[in-house]
Amino acid sequence: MIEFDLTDEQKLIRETARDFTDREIVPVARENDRNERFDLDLVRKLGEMGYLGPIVDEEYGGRGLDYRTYGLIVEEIGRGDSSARTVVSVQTSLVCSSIERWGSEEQKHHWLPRLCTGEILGCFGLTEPNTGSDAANLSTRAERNDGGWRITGQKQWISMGNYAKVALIFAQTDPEQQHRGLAAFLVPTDSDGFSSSEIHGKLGLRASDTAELSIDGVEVGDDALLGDVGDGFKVAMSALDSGRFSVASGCVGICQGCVDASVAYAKERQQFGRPIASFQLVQQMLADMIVDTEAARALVWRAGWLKDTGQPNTTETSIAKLFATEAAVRSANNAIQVHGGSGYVDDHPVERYLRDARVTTLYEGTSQIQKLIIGRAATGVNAMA
Ligand code: COS
Repeated sequence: MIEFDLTDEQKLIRETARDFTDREIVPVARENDRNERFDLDLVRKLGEMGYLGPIVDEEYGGRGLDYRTYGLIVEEIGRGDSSARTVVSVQTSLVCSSIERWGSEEQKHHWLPRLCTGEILGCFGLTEPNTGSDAANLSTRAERNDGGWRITGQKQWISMGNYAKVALIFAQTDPEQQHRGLAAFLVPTDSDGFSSSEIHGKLGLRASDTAELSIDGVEVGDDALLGDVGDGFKVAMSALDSGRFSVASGCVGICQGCVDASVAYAKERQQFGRPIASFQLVQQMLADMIVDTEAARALVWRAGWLKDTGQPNTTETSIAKLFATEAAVRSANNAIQVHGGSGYVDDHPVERYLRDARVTTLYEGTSQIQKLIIGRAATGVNAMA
């Protein structure tokens, strides 16, 4: 049975994350967005709070929290600013959780403590210019050389790629083996042949760093291999099981932020001699947002509970990710409608919510990919084969 009651500890952690968000994130979100500023000072504070690897075991510098509690933190940060939330999601779910699950003891002790404190950042190099949804079909190559590997390829849309000290790079070792030939490597970004460039002009997530990576004959030792040769696709998919949960949690935060801003505005804004909250059509938009928020949160909590109790959860995570991301886009759009002209400029957070929510139905698997995963689970038929 799913338990919806939060423990006292979870309530405290949520309150702390809420206060942190209101004190440290909300006041700087607009300026960071306007200036496309990746806020390293905020990253440092996120690390100090233990938000950059909270699900990692304490032995490796994390907080050993469960997924439900992690989701509460991510929701609060997502309410404040999705760019900050992206740092938490990528660092925790895509990078740290992959190293913790697939790494050797040496790799875990080498990388995790510094990642969890935010002393260094990591990035997740799966997507390529010609490989998005069809992740198994990537063209970055890893070839054996004396005592190690030589990696060559391009990666695209990589969050934190210009700041990361370690990049989790997925590469093909044997194209004939298709997804079973993939391998994951922990590549120090100061390696010879590794370079990155910034991507600008994004609709949203403007305070998030986004990079194109060029990996030109980068040489790494066998000790850079995460898991075995051939495990790469599973490393990527298990990372996305965690990453999609994190994105979904952040989108619950966007939904909640839309409700909070819109209810406050509707009670204050007067038209026709009364608050617009008194109009039925405005209440309808508020009700739609509230239902979306509550439903998204329930799906996210269910996915977290399945993870915490060790049950299969890939489909349920896709359901949560699909619903929460689409709900965030709908809610932000509704929130702008409630705010009228005021919602179209950045005095209120709602236009940023819409711009930031929009990418969440694209990255970590598009809504269409989530539907195909759900459809395959229901029918047993793989529409992607
Ligand atoms: N955890 C661990 N292993 C998994 C897994 C998971 N969640 N999901 C699948 N696998 C394993 C399977 O068990 C299978 O193993 P075997 O080779 O031993 O049979 C293997 O991976 C292949 O699984 P599957 O048949 O599901 O792979 P598909 O090629 O059908 O996967 C989708 C297709 C679309 C699901 C996958 O490519 C995908 O998620 N694409 C979207 C990529 C994405 O999100 N990109 C964004 C990157 S971050 S911005």
